[in-house]
Amino acid sequence: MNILQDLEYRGLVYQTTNREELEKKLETEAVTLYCGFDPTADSLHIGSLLPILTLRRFQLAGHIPLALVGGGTGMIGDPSGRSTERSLNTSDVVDEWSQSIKNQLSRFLDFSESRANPAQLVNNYDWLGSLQVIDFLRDIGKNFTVNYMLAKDSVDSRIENGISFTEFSYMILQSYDFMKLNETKNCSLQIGGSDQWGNITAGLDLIGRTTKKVAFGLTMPLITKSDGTKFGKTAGGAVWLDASKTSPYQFYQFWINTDDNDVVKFLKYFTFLTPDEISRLEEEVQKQPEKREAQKVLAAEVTKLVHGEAALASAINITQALFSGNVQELSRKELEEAFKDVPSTTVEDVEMGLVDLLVAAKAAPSKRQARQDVESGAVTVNGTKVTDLEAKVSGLGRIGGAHLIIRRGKKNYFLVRLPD
Ligand code: 629
Repeated sequence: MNILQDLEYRGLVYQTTNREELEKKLETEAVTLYCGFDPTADSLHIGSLLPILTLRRFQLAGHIPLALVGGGTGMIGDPSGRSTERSLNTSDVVDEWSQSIKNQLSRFLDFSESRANPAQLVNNYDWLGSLQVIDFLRDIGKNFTVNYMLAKDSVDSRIENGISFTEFSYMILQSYDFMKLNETKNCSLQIGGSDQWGNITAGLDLIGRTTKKVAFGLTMPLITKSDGTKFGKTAGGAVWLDASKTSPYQFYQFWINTDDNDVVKFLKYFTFLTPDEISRLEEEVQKQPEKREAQKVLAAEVTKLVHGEAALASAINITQALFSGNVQELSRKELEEAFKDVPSTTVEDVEMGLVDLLVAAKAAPSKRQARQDVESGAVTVNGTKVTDLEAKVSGLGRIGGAHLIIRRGKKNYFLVRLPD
């Protein structure tokens, strides 16, 4: 399988320009390609992971990936796929976010000069930031008719509710990037999500009008889920690539919770497993769905890619401890990570009794219910079942120095912080 066939096998190709010619080019030379990421937050999220991993797939196939940070375009705001105008961020904020995103991108590609096709990071502020308005309107703007721009989906869909001239102009900047990279780095392919098709083809049109060199575009599908809910969103919000925003444990859990109907698709999208390995997992989903092997492999592979081996080991450790109830084996750091999303309370009075503790920790709605739960053996503290209604906080032991972990039933955890 060549790279294009591999991408097609994975369901990663939504649209391409001139597929046959692109395939020929990819088979005969090392092609320089790029994908852009605007700093619209301080971290990338899993939506950006698909194009990042696709850049990596191209690099593994011998091509040269450029990851572009939109330090310039991030000051303007892409209207593509959005129904409302964005609010502008200050240049200090955009600078800071550009830096974080640059650091994240650099983890997924190989920049070592010793290889034949090292990746590169570029920031479009480097050429957009110094553009002069007169030159811009004369040299670049003259290649676009307003009619052409109005016909683009990103603009057309906004006409009714209004779009600023700022966002309207965005496609010209992205087109200019492609032309610039085509000229200076011989970049002849731009990839992106399907929302980027309009901007990518605008760039191709600009290249066609100016340098006349051949260039291509390729988009990936929007990621959908079988239940119709939005991919990448959890109750806690977006799933970020930054470990301080979405902990490796939360990240691992997100993938573990993938539906049987989606897991094979996501294995194709987000892992580097071979078709054979994926087929085997597909069979497992059919034969023994209760084992969730495909989900475990998916979660392990993606967590390893994004957070590394050690963080994956820790995420698995936390998962197992919570499942078995053996929470006492967790380190303090793991404990904090594991219980980030769990209801937590601070209790100052170490002489408090168990029943009051359960109510304070919101592990029981009333004292009566708390007593009943204890008597029926549904309550464990720090991994040990407690049945003594008279037990006091001070007698329950501690985990990680200052915590109690209450579990009610199989899955309901509550964290109590005690005085140090
Ligand atoms: C200058 C900026 C360029 C080329 C691209 C860009 C960014 C582009 C954009 N992309 C989205 C983003 O930054 O807005 N105009 O959040 C996002 N992208 C990844 C995928 C995407 C897309 O980073 O292309 O489709 C999400 O999957 O929405 O010269």
